[in-house]
Amino acid sequence: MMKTIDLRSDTVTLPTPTMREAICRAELGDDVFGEDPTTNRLEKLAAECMGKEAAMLVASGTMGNLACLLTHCRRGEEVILGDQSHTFLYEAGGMSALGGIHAHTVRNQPDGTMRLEDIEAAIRGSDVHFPRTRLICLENTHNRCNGSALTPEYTDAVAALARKRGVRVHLDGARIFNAAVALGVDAKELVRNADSVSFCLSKGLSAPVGSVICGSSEFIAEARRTRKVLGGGMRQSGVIAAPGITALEQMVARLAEDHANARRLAERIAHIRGLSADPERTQTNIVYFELAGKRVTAEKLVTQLGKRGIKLLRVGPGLLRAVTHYGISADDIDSTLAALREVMETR
Ligand code: TLP
Repeated sequence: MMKTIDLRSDTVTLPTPTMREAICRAELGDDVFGEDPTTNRLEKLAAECMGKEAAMLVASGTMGNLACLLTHCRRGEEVILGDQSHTFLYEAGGMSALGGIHAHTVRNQPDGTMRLEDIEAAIRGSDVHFPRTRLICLENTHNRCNGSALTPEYTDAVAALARKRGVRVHLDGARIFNAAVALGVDAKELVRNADSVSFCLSKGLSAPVGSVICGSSEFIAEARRTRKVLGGGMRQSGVIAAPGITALEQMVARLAEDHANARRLAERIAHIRGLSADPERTQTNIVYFELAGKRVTAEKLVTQLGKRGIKLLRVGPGLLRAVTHYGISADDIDSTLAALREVMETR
C-alpha cells in the first residue's frame, strides 16, 4: 500500500501510543462542577508552562481566541490585529458575529510582527466618533508569515506600548512551543507580558483535541463564563486533558526535528526549477513555496503529488504550504522532494 505523507497541516497528527493509554487511564469527573481531576491537572500544568495564574481547557484554537476576545472586549470595542493573522483571516469573523467586536487590522511584516509605530497609530484617542481600542492581538508563531517566531523582546515592546495606552494584549500562541524551541527560550518568556494567551495541544504537540487559554485568575474565572455561553463547558473532559498532559510533558522537545525537516524541505525546494522558497525565513515547521512560472499550476501540482500519496495545501494562486509534524520523517521529506522534482520536470 502507498504510504500517505500528509503535509497539509500539523493538525493531522494522530495521538501517540502513550496518549491513547493516558486516555484509557484518565481519572474523570464533571468539569463544569470543577470536578474532573485530569482537566484540573492539565490546567495547572498549562498555567505553570505559561507562567500565568490560571488556565482553562477549550475545544479548539478558534474557541480559545474567541473566548479571550469576548472576555476582554464589550460590543462596539475594537481589537487591533495583523492583516495576516489567523484570527482575522480564518476564524469565521467570530469576534464580530458573536461579540460585536470591531476588527482594526494593521499590516503584518514578513516576519509576523506589526510595526510599533503602525500599532500606535491604530490605537484610538478619546473621541465619540471612534470605537474604544481595548486589545492588541499578536500571533506566535505566525502561521501566514512563514511560521516565524516573535521574540520575547518584541512582545514586551508591544505590551509596554499597550500598557502606556491602557490597552490589553492577547497572544494567539497556537504554536507557541514551536516558537520557544526555535528561539531556544522558555515559552513563559514569550508571553510574560501578555494579558492572555491561547495555545493548541492538537497541532505540533499531537494531542487529538484541545487548546488552553491562560491568564490571571480573575480573567480565567470570567472566561469560564464566556466558555459556557459558547457551549464549550465540557463534562468528563479528562479524556481530552489526559493526552494534553502527555503533549506538554513529552512532545515539546521533539519539535526541533520538525523544524529541521521543514528547513531541509525549504532549502531543497529552492533548488527545484520552477519553484521558489525562502529557507532563511523557515524558522519553524511551516514552509510556504511559490510556483515561479505558469507551466504548472498549483492545482496540478497538488493533484499530481496526491497521486503519489503526498498531500499539500494550496493557499493562494501559485502559493502552497507544507507543514512538518510528528509522523513526518527525514525520509518522507526526501520522498516529497523527489515527487516535486518529478512533477516539475515532466512536461
Ligand atoms: N490553523 C489551521 C487552519 O485553520 C489554517 C492550520 O492548519 O494551520 N491560530 C493559529 C495561528 C492557527 O494556525 C490555527 C489553526 C488556529 C488559531 C485555530 O485552531 P483550531 O483549528 O484548533 O480552531
